Amino acid sequence: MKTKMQVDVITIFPRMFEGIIQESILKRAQQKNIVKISIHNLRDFALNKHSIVDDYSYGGGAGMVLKPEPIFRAVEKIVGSAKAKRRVRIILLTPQGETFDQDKAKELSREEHLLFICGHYEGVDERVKENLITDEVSIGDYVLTGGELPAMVIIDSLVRLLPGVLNKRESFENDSFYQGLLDYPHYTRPRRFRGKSVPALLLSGNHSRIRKWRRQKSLENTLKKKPDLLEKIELSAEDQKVLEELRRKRK
Ligand code: 6GU
Repeated sequence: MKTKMQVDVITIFPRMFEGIIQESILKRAQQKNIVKISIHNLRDFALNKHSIVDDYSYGGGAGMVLKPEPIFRAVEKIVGSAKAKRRVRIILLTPQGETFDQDKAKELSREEHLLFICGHYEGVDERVKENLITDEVSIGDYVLTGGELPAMVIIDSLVRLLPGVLNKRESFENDSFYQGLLDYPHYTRPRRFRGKSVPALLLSGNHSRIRKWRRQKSLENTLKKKPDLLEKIELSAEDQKVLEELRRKRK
């Protein structure tokens, strides 16, 4: 079977990726040839014998900048001809990027070829951004030591969306966020644990009432914890009624 998605990563810390891509669902997705993940050491593309990939910032000031030549050479080796380049999303991980979210995960999961460049220090030479990069992405408003953890976070979140990666039991249709709402509460055995019982309705076998209860709880959770999500999705008349009731009770 042909591999559906190619993911390349350019990093100065290739070993950071070893555990993550060789375990769990990322491992299984690669074994099934749904995705191929290749990690490239930026230092292998340095032109000097000391494998130096950073340098001082022109104009002065503290902080080092990733040099353009090794990054251009790495990208050209991975992507090949300029014609192919048009079909590759080249994503720079930087705290200055757009904030990654589930919509971006869905968007990127539809691509055939992604190339992640892990930023470091003060960043990369601007000519890399102007000539190679198609997307600049951050995973939130806090500062990490480099783009490696963000690359892993993003790869994990999109590989699990690829068709055939998750089995039915793990399916993402019910994920928090997937349908724009937070998840409903889950319970498993035992029925009674330290005096606390599972809601009786869930044991009733009445599937339409269970579906309704879960939808209500999703709405309730979302209203309580992330009300901004409610502005972004289409709600049915029934949903609206549930929300009105919840808002009324809270007053
Ligand atoms: Cl992509 N990089 C760094 N260095 N810090 C971050 C980030 C990225 N996203 C959030 N914080």
